[in-house]
Amino acid sequence: MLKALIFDVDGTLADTERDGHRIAFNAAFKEAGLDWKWSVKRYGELLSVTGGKERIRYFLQSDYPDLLQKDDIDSLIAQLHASKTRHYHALLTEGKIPLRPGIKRLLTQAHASDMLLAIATTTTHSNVEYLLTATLGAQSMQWFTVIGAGDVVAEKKPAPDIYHYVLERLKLPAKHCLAIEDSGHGIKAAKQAGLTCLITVNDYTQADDFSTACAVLDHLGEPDLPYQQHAGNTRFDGEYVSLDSLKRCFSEH
Ligand code: XBP
Ligand code: MG
Repeated sequence: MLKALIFDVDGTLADTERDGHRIAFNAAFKEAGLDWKWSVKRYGELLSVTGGKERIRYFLQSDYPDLLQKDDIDSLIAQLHASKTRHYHALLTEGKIPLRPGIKRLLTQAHASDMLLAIATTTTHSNVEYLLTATLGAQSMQWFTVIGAGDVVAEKKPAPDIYHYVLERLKLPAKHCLAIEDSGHGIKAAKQAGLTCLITVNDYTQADDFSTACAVLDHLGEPDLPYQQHAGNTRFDGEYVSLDSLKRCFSEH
């Protein structure tokens, strides 16, 4: 029986990477007087590492390995990431990053029912707060029984730590929960935590390995915007994924 939906954030709730995080990283580099500029293509490559601080370090390892020898490199990375987060918050507050199709509808439906909601994400808690506040209003943070974000766990996705963190606080076994994700890292983390995983893809993740997903869709659909199913044995009735269709397909699988 399905008792909780656990949502990933970046790429799942909203397309935050190409026109959000990436722009914010470049703004932070410029503000620091650095001539680093992550193109759409290069950022897609850097997404192989989750976590913004870890991503900067990965970039330095490949492009500026000498900088990693500096005594204060950790604080430089932390400062760049804090600046990037400020720029990202500004983009969200300006309403530049909308929710993906079906997200507002499904979250609202779940909130009005006895279905528990949770978040399991690699990004920071403040980024979750700014995204939800900008798109659903500040009270929407209370819709989630658990928000597992960023550095609350030692190992980020594809490690399962953040999903274990959320399941422990939901006080639910994995078998009663569904993870909704967008990336190869995300489904690996969810499956290692024993969760069924529904995937909605985006430009950056459509070539990832989703062979263990119950279904792979382009998005959750709206009454006037039918979803397309790319893969997976689970079939949702209708043009969009509703709470009822999720419950039905979950009980069947
Ligand atoms: C995606 C990530 C995050 C973002 C950047 O998280 O890997 O690191 O790319 O956000 P999700 P930060 O698990 O939601 O898909 O700079 O705050 O890490
Ligand atoms: Mg994601």
